[in-house]
Amino acid sequence: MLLIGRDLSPFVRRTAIVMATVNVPFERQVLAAIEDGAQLAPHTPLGRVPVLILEDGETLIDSAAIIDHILEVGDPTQALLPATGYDRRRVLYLCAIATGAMEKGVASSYERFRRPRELIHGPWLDRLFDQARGGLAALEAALGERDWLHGDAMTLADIYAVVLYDFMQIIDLPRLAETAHVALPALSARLNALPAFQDHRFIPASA
Ligand SMILES: N[C@@H](CCC(=O)N[C@@H](CS)C(=O)NCC(=O)O)C(=O)O
Repeated sequence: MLLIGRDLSPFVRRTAIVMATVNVPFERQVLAAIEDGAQLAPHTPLGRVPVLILEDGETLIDSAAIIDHILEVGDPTQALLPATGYDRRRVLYLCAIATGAMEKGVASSYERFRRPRELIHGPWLDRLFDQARGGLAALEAALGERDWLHGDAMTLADIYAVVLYDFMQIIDLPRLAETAHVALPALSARLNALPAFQDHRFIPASA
C-alpha cells in the first residue's frame, strides 16, 4: 500500500500512526497537497492528502475512510475502536473533538499563511483559533489525571489527541497558553516514544 502525504498534516500523520500501530505495512510518498498539487491530482479530485493506494490499485481518500479500512483489516480485536455501545460512542466523541480541532487548526493556518495579509478577516480567524483551542481544552479536561482518554489502554482517541496536540505546537497556534496543558503534553511525550509515532512525525527543514 502507498500512503501519500506528509506528516505535517495531522490527517496524514494520524493515518500513518494508525497503520503502524496495527502493523499494516505501507510505503510513503511524501507530497505536499498544495506545492505538489500536480503530482497529487491524478489520485484525488479534491487535491487533498492523505490518499491511500491499495495493492490492487484501488484508491482511498479522507483519513477517516482510510482509517476505517485499516481498522477493518488490521485491528480484528477492535482494540483501537470498540465495536459497540457506550465505549464506541465515547471514543468516537473524543475523536470527533480532535478531528474538529484539527480542521480548525489547519483552516487557521491557511488563513494566516496563505491568504494575503490585507484580506485576512480578524474575527473569522479568531473564531478558528477559539474552536481549535476549545477542542484541545476539552481533550485536556477529558484526560485529566487518567492514563488514557477512555478505558485502560490506548484507543484511536489517544492517537488523535496527541497528533492534534503536536500539530498545534508546530503551527504555534496563538494564545495556546491560555489553557494550562498538563495531561496532553504528558500523553504526547509517552506516545511519541513509541516507534509508530517516532517513525511518522514532521521534522522541519533546518533553518
Ligand atoms: N477530511 C480530510 C481533510 C484532509 C485535509 O484537509 N488535508 C489537508 C492537509 S492537512 C489538505 O490536503 N489541504 C489542501 C487543500 O485543502 O487544498 C481528511 O481527513 O483526510
